[in-house]
Amino acid sequence: MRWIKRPLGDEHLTAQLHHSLNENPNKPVAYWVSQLLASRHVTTYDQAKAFFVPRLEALHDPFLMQDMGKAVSRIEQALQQGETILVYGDYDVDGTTAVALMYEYLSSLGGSCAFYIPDRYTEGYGLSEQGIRFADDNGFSLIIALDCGVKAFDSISLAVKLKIDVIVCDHHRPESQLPNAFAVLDPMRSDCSYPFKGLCGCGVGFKLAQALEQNAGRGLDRLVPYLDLVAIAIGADVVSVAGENRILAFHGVEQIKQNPRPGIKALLGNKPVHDAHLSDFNFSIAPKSMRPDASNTANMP
Ligand SMILES: [Mn+2]
Repeated sequence: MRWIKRPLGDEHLTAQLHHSLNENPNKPVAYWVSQLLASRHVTTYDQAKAFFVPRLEALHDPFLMQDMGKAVSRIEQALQQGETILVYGDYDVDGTTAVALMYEYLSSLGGSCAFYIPDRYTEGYGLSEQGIRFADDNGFSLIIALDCGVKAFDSISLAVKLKIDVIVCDHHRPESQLPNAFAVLDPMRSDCSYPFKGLCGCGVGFKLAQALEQNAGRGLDRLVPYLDLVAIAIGADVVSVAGENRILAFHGVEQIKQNPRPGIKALLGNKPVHDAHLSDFNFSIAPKSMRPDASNTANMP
């Protein structure tokens, strides 16, 4: 391992931050704390507060994401009309946690869902033609693709031909063209003004669930239990633990400490859950959650 020293932040901003953090003389803050914060681009009192106390209320409005309105109305229509929805995801940890989140969430709304994870070796990464054929053979009229899809031109064209709508929830950088999907949620789209670009695939799925809740006039309460999955994906996909990801990861770790799913408890082994850290997810949960075997996984509603 090679340690790389992070450069200190701007001296003037550091001094200013240090001054504002020490306005309450009862709780003095050491200068090195201000230096560490400034080196992480945390240079105001409010930014420091958000860094130490990540609040769910500070999450961005999911409707700032391009195509979110379209995606929400299509899913609401599917739920109302009792359409069967195929939740499709990549086989890595980000993909499988995203599928678990979306499948459980839509099922909790009474949705008739199934999930599909492609075979790593015969189908490979992404939205496969085989997956689209599976959807067609089994009467699915809507596919939600998570952590993949933004470059799946051929598979999505096939879905369109078979009259299956596809909603893409991806975080990979698109090519100059987008696939012909019903909706493409991806903060990396050049025309997407969503303020945080560092979400993982499971995070984009979470934003879709947040939008559905918001549209139904509800807050975040029903979504908090899924934050464990988002936190595991943030760790495993090695996205930056800054901005919105810091809020999601913080509350996800809390969720695991306070109310762990039996599966997560088992994967943590002998480690007491209240001691769990984000790093445990990478070295303990994530490697065991990935499916190395060569078979696709699908279930039926
Ligand atoms: Mn990913």
